[in-house]
Amino acid sequence: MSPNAESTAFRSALEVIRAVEPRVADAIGAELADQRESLKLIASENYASPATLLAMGNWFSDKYAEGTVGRRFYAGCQNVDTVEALAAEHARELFGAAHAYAQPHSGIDANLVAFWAILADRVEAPALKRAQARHVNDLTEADWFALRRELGDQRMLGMSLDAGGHLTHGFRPNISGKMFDQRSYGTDPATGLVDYDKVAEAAREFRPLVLVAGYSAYPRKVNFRIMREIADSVGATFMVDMAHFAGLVAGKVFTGDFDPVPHAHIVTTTTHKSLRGPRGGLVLCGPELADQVDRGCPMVLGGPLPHVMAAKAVALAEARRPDFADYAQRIVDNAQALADGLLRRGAKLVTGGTDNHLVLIDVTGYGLTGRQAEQALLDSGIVTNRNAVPQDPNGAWYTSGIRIGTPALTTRGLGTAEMDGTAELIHTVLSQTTAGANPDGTASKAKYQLDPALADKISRQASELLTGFPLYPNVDLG
Ligand code: DSN
Repeated sequence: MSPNAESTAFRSALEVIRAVEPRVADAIGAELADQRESLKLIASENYASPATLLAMGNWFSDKYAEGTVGRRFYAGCQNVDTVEALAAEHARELFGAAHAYAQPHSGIDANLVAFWAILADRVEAPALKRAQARHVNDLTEADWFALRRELGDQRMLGMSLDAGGHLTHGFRPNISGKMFDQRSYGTDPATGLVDYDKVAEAAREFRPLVLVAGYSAYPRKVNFRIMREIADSVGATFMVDMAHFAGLVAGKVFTGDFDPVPHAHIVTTTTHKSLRGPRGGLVLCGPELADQVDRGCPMVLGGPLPHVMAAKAVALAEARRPDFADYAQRIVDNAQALADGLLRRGAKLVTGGTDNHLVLIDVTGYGLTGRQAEQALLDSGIVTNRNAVPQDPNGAWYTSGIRIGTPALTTRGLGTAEMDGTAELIHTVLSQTTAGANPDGTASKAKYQLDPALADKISRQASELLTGFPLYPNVDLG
């Protein structure tokens, strides 16, 4: 590759776009500039490679390809077949899975594919068999009505939202909560850790069809072998949503009991978080669910995005390289250094630390809500997001936590020394911010005071921290 290939590619693309709608070209350039300047600590974000980004901007975007590889509802899908099969092959090899489905457009889509594959396998197939029908279209009106009721009457057990679970694991504001009767398991109030005996007890009482593990704000590992034993003990299908930590599984930081793939019946993920691919989803499973999973489109998914599947194939190929394992280990080393730096300075952390890519600060220790802390950090050039903590007194909107993660900064090359510097900046902002009051004198959950001069100073220090770690060093937009 020529030394200027990446600059040339992106500059040319912007020139072509600018000729049609210059404001879009400007916004794209501004986004790169903003990303380069900010200390990005959002645990679910990353920076995809230039090859991954470029694989998305092409003619695959113009192609309809409902169905799956070799079984399409449209003609002329031979090139889409190539990239979808490549993405699936890389995913199977990378994760050691029997089957991979690369079409989901996002994490929620991947979860919906998994839920409906499980429902089709566990509820619909037996109903068809009982009615001696081959297809749902062959059912009588009465049998179809009964099947629809049965599909809507199934149970799911997942991790509670304030313990770090995800909205798509059966919570009411999400479609999954309207599909399933859901109960959740929390974490031990003293340690903040998953209490497997309590999960087993909840499973025995509730008898779920689906037991879900996976999280978006739990800073520890989960023992998937034990979770599978619990699922088996009640005849539940065991599903793991590894969206947050897929990069750590791919990079072999999570192995044995902590690798979900050998233990779960079905695993879902996004491709853009610690896995560092394009924005999208993926489903992995064994042969028994493979056919149902492959019916994801048109079952619950709209037309596939072949340009994104091309980018998934590129990113998954990157994740199969030996240096990805080094990257994954550095993500965790950095998160632990960040946690240690915060603890040394007196911060209160949920579970007292981390063994994955994220750290959850309980900002009530600083007398703040999550919303106040998030905004004060943003004023200071530090991008994080507020998050509930277990038994959160401030609810899901204001929250009491700040979730920070290291996949993005690790991609830039920052290491444990810079994590200590980052901890210092975060602690300085949070300890110098005070909660504000409403006009009637009551405590506000949103207002706060932070000296603007201090916020400016921290912003400059955050930029200095990034100086030696340019983002997309080979991309010069001129
Ligand atoms: N939005 C993702 C996150 O930030 O964790 C999960 O949906």
